[in-house]
Amino acid sequence: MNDGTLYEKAKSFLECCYGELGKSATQLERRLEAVAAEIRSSGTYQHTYEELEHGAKMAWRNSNRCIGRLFWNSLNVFDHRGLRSVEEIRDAVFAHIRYATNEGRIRPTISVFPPEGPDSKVRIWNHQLIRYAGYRTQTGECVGDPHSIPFTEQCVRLGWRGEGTPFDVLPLVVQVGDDEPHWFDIPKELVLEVPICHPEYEWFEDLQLKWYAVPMISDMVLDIGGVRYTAAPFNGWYMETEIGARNLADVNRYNALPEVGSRMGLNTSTDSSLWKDKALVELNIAVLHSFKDSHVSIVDHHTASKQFARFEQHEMDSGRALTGDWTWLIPPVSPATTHIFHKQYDNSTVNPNYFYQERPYE
Ligand code: HEM
Ligand code: NRG
Repeated sequence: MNDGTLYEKAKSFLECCYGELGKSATQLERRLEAVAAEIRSSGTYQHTYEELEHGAKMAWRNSNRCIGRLFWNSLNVFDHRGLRSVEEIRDAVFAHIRYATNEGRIRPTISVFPPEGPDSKVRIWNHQLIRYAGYRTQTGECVGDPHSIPFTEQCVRLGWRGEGTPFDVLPLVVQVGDDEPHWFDIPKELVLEVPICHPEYEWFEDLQLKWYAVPMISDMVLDIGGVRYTAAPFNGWYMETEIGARNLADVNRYNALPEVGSRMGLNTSTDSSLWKDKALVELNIAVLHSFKDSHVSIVDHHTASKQFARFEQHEMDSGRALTGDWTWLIPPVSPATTHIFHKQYDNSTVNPNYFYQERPYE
């Protein structure tokens, strides 16, 4: 075996996968022989659709930082391994956005593009398929999402121009091989957004805050049994704290707490009034209320924690060891009100999984 490590990875994936799919020992044996031969002759191996689908689900199940894993088995998996051109990939990504958004009834979905090979690589440069641009102004301030500044600069370098509002949707940037990446504006009709208002504070809408409906991570690599899918955007729905306690609240993001606090009439001149805490809770209430009002799927952190407890029980019942990253699983609002805070989790990495990968720029 000239690539023992790849075969070893394939073997442990296939043993686990075929066991879970209820395949016979003979089916596993035959498949392992075929994979060994394929690796000997070509240096790699191709997953069947079944292996790809179940592997992507296992990778979600193994994502230690994800609180949403109860639903791992209902992931929708689109096989786009046959696509070669940036235009075909663009169209498949647009189809993903449309399918996943589903007019607000969000469907957990992954689109899998060709895996990394010795002389080929597909990359989506975006961190998420839909994300707001960030611009550094003359005076050193920032318009839009500061997190997006480096990527926005790349888009501008490639010839894209944003309008300069705080919520410009960035273009889709796709690269195949060593060619220059291509950018494409995302059609407006594909981008579902939620204006943020509050169930009691009528002035809240004056803040003109909004967020997009669907988080679609597009910069991670899906590794299934040693095969690396470097372009495999996936999505579920938001937990409200991601938007209300981080994206809109962090000082180095949209930094909305001072405005919310002062509109609430709080004493923002001293930390000890706990004005940030009060403003944070109302901002999270507003996010939940607005998504519900717009009929867009969202989960609050208490419900998500209870769903995660069911996931823990289900994994136990299935005889699988649970892994998790406590530092990411606890919600950033009232963490100690959830059971997660009061437990320990084993943060070992299990394959298949989603991993960070090198940025294609910088
Ligand atoms: C992380 C919730 C679906 C894979 C997270 C985080 C939350 C979350 C709250 C932490 C994010 C942060 O603090 O920035 C959910 C919910 C889902 C869902 C409510 C609804 C169905 C999915 C799906 C996948 C996935 C479908 C993959 C197929 C991940 C991964 C991370 C993560 C890989 C870690 C991201 C990183 O390290 O930056 N999820 N998730 N999740 N989730 Fe989920
Ligand atoms: N915190 C990020 C998104 C990270 C992933 N969260 C999910 N994933 N809910 C943000 O944009 O706020 N998902 O696949 O649903």
